[in-house]
Order: sequence, then C-alpha cells, then structure tokens
Amino acid sequence: MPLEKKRVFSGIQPTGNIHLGNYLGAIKNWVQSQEQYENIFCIVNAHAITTKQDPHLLKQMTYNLAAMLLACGIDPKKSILFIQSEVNEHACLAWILDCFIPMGEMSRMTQFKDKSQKNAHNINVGLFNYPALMAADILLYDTDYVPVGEDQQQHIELTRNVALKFNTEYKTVFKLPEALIPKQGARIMSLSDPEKKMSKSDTKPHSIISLLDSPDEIFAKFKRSTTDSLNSISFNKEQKGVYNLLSIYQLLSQKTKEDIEKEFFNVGYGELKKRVAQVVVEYFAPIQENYYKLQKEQDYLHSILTEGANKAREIASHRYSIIKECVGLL
Ligand code: ATP
Ligand code: LTN
Repeated sequence: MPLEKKRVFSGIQPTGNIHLGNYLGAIKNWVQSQEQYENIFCIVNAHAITTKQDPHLLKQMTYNLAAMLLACGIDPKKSILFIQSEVNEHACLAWILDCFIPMGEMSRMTQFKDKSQKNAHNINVGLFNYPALMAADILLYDTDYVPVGEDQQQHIELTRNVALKFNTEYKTVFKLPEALIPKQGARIMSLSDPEKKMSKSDTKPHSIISLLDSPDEIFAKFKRSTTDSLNSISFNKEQKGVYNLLSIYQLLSQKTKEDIEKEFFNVGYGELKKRVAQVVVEYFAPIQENYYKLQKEQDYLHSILTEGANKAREIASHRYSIIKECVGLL
C-alpha cells in the first residue's frame, strides 16, 4: 500500500491584487508541491471582513482571486479550492476555540498590533479574534502542513497551542500542524521601505509589485525602489533593499547566488533594477494571460469553487461533529 499523502492547508485573503510577496512566500510553493501532498486551499473571505470591505467588490475580488490562483497553476484535479464562507463549520469551530485561547496569548499577536495601527478607526473584535478563525481553518481538516510566509508563524504557534490544550483536556482530536516557511522568499520587502514587508494594504502603490502590473508599471516601480549608497551588489543582508531585489531575481530566474553575484560584478544599481524588472515581466506575462482568460469564465470558476466547497464541507462537517461531541454541544 502506498503511504498516504500528508495534507496541506493554506489560506489567502481576497483583499486586493496578489503581490510578489504573496506569490513568492506562499502561492509558488503551493503550486510546486501539489503533487507531493493532498492540498486544500481556501479563499478566506470571512477574514477579509475584519477590515472594511465594499460588499459588491468583495464578491468580485473573491472570484478574481480564484482566477488568479488557477492562473498561477493551482490545479483543481490535484487540489481543493474553495471559499471559506461556503463552509459554516469554520465559524462554528472558531467559536469553540475562542473559549480555549487565553486572552494573554491572543493579545500578543503582532499582526493584530500592526493591523490595528493601520485601521485605528476600526479596531473590531473580529480583527482581534482573527487567529482563532485561522486556527479553525487549519484544525478542521486534520492538517499536517501549512505553507505560509514568515508573518504567519506566530498564528500557527497559537494554532498548535490551542490544539494541544484541547487534546489534553478531552482526547486527541487535533493533529498539531507545522508551518512550512520557505528558506527564501518568506518575507519579500516593500520596494519603498525595505524595513517593512510588502503588504496588500500598503497605502503607497509603488511599494508593491502586483501580479497584474503592466510592464511599464513594473519597470517604473523597480526604478524608484529604495537601495543604498554603497554601490555594491551582493547577497549582504545588511543592504536590505539590494538584498530584496537580488532575492526576487534569484527566485524568479532560478540562478544560483554565485552566478548572480558574478553577473552583477561591476554593475550599477540602475542596471540591477532593470534586470530584476525584466525577469518579473517575463515571469508573470503568461500568468497574466491565463488570468484574463479565466476571469471571463465566471461559470467555470463557479463550478470549481462549488465542487471545492462540497469536498471541503464533507471533511469539515465530519470533523466538526467529533469536536462538538467532545465539548458537550448538541
Ligand atoms: P494584508 O496586507 O491584507 O494583510 P497580505 O499582503 O499580508 O495582506 P495575505 O492574504 O494576508 O496577504 O497573505 C497571503 C499569504 O502571503 C500568507 O501566507 C502570507 O504569509 C504571505 N505573504 C504576505 N506578504 C508576504 C511577503 N511580503 N513576503 C512573503 N510572504 C508574504
Ligand atoms: N492569516 C493568513 C490567511 C489565512 C490562513 C489561514 C493561512 C487565513 N486562514 C489558514 C494559512 C492557513 C494571512 O493573513 N495571510
């Protein structure tokens, strides 16, 4: 008998266009390891409403994100792709987990602190409880691995802690999931401020390379990107801006660090920025083409997402009935 494949679960919010950080930190790895694992990918629209969303636009962005994930190479024959709000058990389990997560631990989440600074006018309870819903997403599916960018590590720790607490108090119902964080690309930095991660919610558009940016936009954004005054091109972590550009170049060109450092020996920053931009443009051109085709096929997207939700619901409802029983809910 072949060994059973390990299960991967990951999620992404439909809060705007996918950027280079989302792609290199998460999606690229989801696509590459589809064969190796049993995969469940979730468009986490319930997480998205922790910040203000226009309802009509949120629906559109949810479908656009599905089109983008398929365009990037998520294969519905190998992976379940579904929308979080289509499976009620996520919200139900989040409530149960809320009753097991200590306030102190939840209060230490750095993403909450960052997001409440950015959304000072709307610091709601959902934003605070966000990690409980994420833990529910993961624990509902007996997940082994969670491929994410580095910023999500703390949430996965919390997920493991609540699972362990629950298992200890009742019986072992939850697997303890592990984060799969790539060695490179786990934290792609903002182009304008290489001290900060590239983020969809950044207010400066030139900080982010969207996967849908035109070649002109890509060249212009890299041209403006922040470097330093050292005029030296090597994988030196102290040179945060240059390091970020080189990492992007390496991940998309598949060249080795040594070859890249040779290639850029005696080359200026202006030329480095041009070559990075060129590799980004070439890499994303076919993905953009696929995306625009798929985006027009709303019925096809609907059928993939419905099929995905049906499969996810089957797993989730079975698991939820076991968990509910443990705590004495009818
Ligand atoms: P927001 O700004 O709305 O919080 P985001 O850009 O952080 O959005 P998410 O939808 O929250 O994006 O994240 C989706 C996935 O992309 C997660 O696995 C996350 O860790 C990863 N990710 C996000 N930003 C980066 C980044 N700059 N570098 C590497 N991975 C990232
Ligand atoms: N919190 C994540 C998105 C997310 C997620 C998940 C990731 C929601 N549920 C489950 C992995 C597994 C984020 O902000 N990037």
